[in-house]
Amino acid sequence: MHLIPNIVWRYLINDCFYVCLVKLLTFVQKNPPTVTVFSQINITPIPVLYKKNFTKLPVWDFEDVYLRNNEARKPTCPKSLQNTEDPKFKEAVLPDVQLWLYKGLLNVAEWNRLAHFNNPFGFMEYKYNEVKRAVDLIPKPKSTGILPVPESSKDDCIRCAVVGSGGILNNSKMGKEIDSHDYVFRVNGAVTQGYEEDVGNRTSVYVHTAFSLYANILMLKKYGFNSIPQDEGIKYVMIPEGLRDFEWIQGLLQGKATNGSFKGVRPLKYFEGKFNESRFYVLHPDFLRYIRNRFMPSKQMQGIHWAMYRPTNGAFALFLALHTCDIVDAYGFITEDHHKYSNYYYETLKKTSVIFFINHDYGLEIKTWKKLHDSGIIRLFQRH
Ligand SMILES: *[C@@H]1O[C@H](CO)[C@@H](O)[C@H](O)[C@H]1NC(C)=O
Ligand SMILES: *[C@@H]1O[C@H](CO)[C@@H](O)[C@H](O)[C@H]1NC(C)=O
Ligand SMILES: *[C@@H]1O[C@H](CO)[C@@H](O)[C@H](O)[C@H]1NC(C)=O
Ligand SMILES: *[C@@H]1O[C@H](CO)[C@@H](O)[C@H](O)[C@H]1NC(C)=O
Ligand SMILES: CC(=O)N[C@H]1CO[C@H](CO)[C@@H](O)[C@@H]1O
Repeated sequence: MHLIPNIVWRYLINDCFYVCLVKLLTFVQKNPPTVTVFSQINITPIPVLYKKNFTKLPVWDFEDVYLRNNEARKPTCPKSLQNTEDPKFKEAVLPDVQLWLYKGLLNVAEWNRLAHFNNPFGFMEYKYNEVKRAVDLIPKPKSTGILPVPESSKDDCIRCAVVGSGGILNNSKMGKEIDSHDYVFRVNGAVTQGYEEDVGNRTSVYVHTAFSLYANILMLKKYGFNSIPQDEGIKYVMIPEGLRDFEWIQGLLQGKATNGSFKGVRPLKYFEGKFNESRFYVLHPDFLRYIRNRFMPSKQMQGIHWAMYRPTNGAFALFLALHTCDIVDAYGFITEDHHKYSNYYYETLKKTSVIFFINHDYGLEIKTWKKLHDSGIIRLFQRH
């Protein structure tokens, strides 16, 4: 929590008024508070806004304003994303954007801002108390950078691999290379057992939603996905894609069965006794909206199905890596020649084609990964 420092208030009260007010506003603008300054004012939640009342994405004048974290990591790695020479990327990126949602970050004033945006970019159509109950259980991360610079690093750089589940990894023999990174991010059905040669076996950060945990364990058993990654010290990062994720969080952090969409399910069971709150993180809706607005705005947002569109879990994981690592290599992400491969790398026997779900824009993802690769921001695994 960052409020206006006392010294600024004292200065304001003692010495001047108008001039200092301008100075104060400039200060706030340059050092955006992680929590809105006006949170003490007694206000009530705004009336609920409904997606179906909008025929395309509504754009508010605070659409492109995001919480910032003044304790964000300041990388000293010369090759860090913050030192990129790509002018467009440099202009779009906010190295101090707030990554995490946790207790203390949701009050009525914040709610009234975020209730203008559809999920997972905000809380449109939800009820304040339903979300607040869950958010207030999420512990504040001990440090803002979730991944420390490795002690063995000679250049202060954090090197990460982000592994998607694309069929391009079948018979790729990339396992050793992936595992040689300081940290390995995986998402969704992150099967490694039996596929180590192609995808490696380490997982440092596992990115998921309530649905992806629930569905992948059910559906991918036949491919050897019996449990989610359990590496020592692993960080579990949740994308709160809908209300059901907040219900899930409540069950998880209270050690109970969930109510609502996954009624009766005990989220803790997926962690097989190894769950540790201090390694559990929930992405902030502002971070997700920032990714959509600045890096992956889809034409779908202008149509009647605007509220369905969101980047894939893999896309959010890749951008999370770009904001927590210095050097990012992406494997198993969709490429132009995806028709040559199966949908997923674990489908080694029968070739399946990529299923294009309406809630994602795969054409845009293909272009985005290629562009990031061509401008040297990530290294994208491709085959020729
Ligand atoms: C991954 O494989 C290596 C080499 O076979 C092994 O030493 C290591 O323990 C494995 N790590 C995990 C997390 O399974
Ligand atoms: C679910 O509802 C029951 C009955 O109202 C309640 O006792 C339980 O605490 C709820 N579980 C969670 C995770 O909120
Ligand atoms: C949870 O993880 C933290 C940080 O890694 C550690 O300090 C703590 O001892 C762990 N708690 C349990 C119960 O394992
Ligand atoms: C996976 O790779 C192997 C070896 O190249 C190949 O025989 C197989 O057909 C591939 N599987 C699919 C589903 O593409
Ligand atoms: C202004 C307007 O059309 N409001 C409608 C939005 O959607 C809700 C829920 O369906 C309706 O009750 C409102 O009348």
